[in-house]
Amino acid sequence: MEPTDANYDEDQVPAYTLPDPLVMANGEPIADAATWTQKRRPEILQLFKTHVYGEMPGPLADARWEITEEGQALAGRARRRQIRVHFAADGPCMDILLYIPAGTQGPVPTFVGLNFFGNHTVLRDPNIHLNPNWMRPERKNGIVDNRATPDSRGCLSHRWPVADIIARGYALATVYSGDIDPDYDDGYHNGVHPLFYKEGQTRPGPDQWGTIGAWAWGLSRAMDYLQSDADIGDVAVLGLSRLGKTSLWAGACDPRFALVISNESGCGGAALSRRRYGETIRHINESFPHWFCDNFRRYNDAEDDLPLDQHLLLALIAPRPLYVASAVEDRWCDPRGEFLAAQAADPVYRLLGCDGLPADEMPAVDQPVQGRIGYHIRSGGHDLTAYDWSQYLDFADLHLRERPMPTGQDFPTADGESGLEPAL
Ligand code: GTR
Repeated sequence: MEPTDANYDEDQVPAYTLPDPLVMANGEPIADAATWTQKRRPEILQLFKTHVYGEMPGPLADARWEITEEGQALAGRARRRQIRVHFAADGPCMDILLYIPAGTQGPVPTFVGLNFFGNHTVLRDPNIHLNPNWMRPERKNGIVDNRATPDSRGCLSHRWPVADIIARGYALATVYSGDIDPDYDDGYHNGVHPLFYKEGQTRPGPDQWGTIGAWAWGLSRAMDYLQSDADIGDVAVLGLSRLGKTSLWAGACDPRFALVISNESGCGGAALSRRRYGETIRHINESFPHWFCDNFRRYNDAEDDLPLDQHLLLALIAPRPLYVASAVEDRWCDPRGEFLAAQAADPVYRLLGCDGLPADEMPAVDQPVQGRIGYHIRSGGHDLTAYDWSQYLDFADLHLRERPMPTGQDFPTADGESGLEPAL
């Protein structure tokens, strides 16, 4: 699957110069927080819209949601809520699956993330609606003829340790990415893009949103709902890989996300494009022509022409807590490029008066560092694992825990079997 021309040799990484986050495109230096917020940050956000992810619209006026199901889960330790969000009077809708620790009163900090194969894959809970929409074929995950079968229930529960998350006093919300826009190149006929076409329009313009933009927009629509739910407090957004690119873009565009996590987001996510290590802009645009805006193709084999690099995407999260995670065998995502991007975003955090990334060198494998920016490179390959979650929960404790832990309930400790228990 990975092309034979990918570079995995550090010596072949070309010399490059990163655009300075604290210098305007016209050369003017940024010396204080107010000028960053009023001038440089909007400039960088606009560069990403124009050249990488495309402009995205706001919510539609006729959007609405309904609670479709509620019940107890995890042997009474959680409450489950399923919400259908209608983006418009007609057209596609998305289902949010929400688990909230039982016995909590008032808002609890919450993780939200998109999933790859339907909400029913995150936990073997028979009450979760089986997703009826198109999915990428993956027989091992019980997807047959591009549709989920009951065999796919819980198939990705190792990525979503719901019991551990609940036990730590956090809620979890997830949405199937394909509810928002199916992950294939169809010229943007399905998914949410057509909801915004003007009379006669058949495709977004070259600087308008692709599928990653649509997914990020969907996360903001989930946020619209979450803000209305009295059980939900601060919201951290996370995602793996293409959905990690998405969590970063959602966090950059929507300041309501209080904490942002990139789990092995790689090219077009946290990794520096100019390094051309592992996946490159040309590779990604050729394999996934629908992910980015059409303008991004100008930078195939021309990374140095970009007026930005991915460290500036990370800088757009500042001063909110940001976690970047890599895996040592996941060379395609360029772990070092992800670390260097986090390090290059650090000066913006410092300018805004908080600590940034407390690491001068790339940390050793399985040795996380956590400041206002967190980073780890863990053992193993491309995935979202219990180890990753354990760091994110610690990081969230560090930054979102001004709120008291839920009362009236003794939370069980993590038991390693999490996510696999049938619901009551
Ligand atoms: C790969 C793609 C990566 C990453 C990954 C994933 O095929 O090249 O950029 O997004 O898919 O999403 O798992």
